[in-house]
Amino acid sequence: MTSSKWIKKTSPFSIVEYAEGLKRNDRAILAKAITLIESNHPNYVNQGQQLLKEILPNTGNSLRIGITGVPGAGKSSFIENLGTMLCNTGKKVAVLAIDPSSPLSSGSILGDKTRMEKLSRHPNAFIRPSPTGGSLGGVHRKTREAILLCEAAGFEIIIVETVGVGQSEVSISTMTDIVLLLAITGAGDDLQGIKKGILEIVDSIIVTKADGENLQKALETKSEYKQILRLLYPRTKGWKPQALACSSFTGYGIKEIWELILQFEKETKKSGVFLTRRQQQTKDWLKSTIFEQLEYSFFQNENVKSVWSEIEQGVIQGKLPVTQAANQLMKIYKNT
Ligand SMILES: Nc1nc2c(ncn2[C@@H]2O[C@H](COP(=O)(O)OP(=O)(O)OP(=O)(O)O)[C@@H](O)[C@H]2O)c(=O)[nH]1
Ligand SMILES: [Mg+2]
Repeated sequence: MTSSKWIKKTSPFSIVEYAEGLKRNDRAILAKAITLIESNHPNYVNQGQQLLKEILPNTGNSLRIGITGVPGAGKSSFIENLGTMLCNTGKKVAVLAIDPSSPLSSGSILGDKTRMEKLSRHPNAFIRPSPTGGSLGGVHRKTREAILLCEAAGFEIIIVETVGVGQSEVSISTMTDIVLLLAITGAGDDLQGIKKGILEIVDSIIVTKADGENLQKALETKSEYKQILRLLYPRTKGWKPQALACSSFTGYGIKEIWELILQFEKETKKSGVFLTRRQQQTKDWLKSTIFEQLEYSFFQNENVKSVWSEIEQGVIQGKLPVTQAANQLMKIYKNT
């Protein structure tokens, strides 16, 4: 941590400069502020946290939309279409992408840039690809903090795109107000086999690519999803998940989806679910941060490290019960 190569590094702007830049919706400053909070460099981490504290009163005023779905489901194209429509009506739209399957690759970045070409050139839009580096936990923190920075910069709609593999739908659900699953046709035969768990953490399902020869099939898949959704426990109390279809090429269904999102916002705000969820998400974030820090502190502890292999061997060889081994390690950790 005290390596000399890090000592001179400081951010190009002061906290006040960042905060003022965000207030006037300066997208270049916003991009730099996100880079600041994404950094793992100790100087930057500190400055990033100071900045977050400064801008916190200006956050929370957006609608946070999570878009998930398998690779190639049409997420970026959908966001391009919906985002451009919203920007054209004067709304400010920020798009953040998380790709948990390849946090270090830049492939998706290029893909997203080209697939959101129109949107990325729109003066009301801001697009930021996947944060890189660090653990999955780190990626979540960075995305959550990037959401706050976008809000402080006046973005009213924040769309988070994530590839739906395994745990990512769950994590997007912990940082957005509404979660939409984008699904493709052809999955029809497998619908019964689809993981119930995934459907239960989404607020609606959108069947994509409903155009040309695929239109009829998309409408059929939509009906099948409708049937299944009726049987499931909804993610959001009081909200009945819908199944819709759209085409990002023809624009079919996009307006209807936006109306559905607005209806969701209106109803959940009225019932109080919107605010309660936001508060719960913040509480959970606090807790998970503590878990991460404790875990890190435990495994970095020199005394723990010095006895780890021995105790581990004892467990493997059946000489020491696991709970007892854990108790011993915890004792060593607590006494240091
Ligand atoms: N026919 C048709 N093709 C579409 C539509 N939307 C997307 N596609 C095509 O589907 C492919 C994947 O689209 P993307 O929008 O990049 O999908 P994605 O879900 O963002 O993909 P990843 O980010 O790689 O997971 C591209 O070749 C698109 O041209 C649509 O509405 N209709
Ligand atoms: Mg994409």
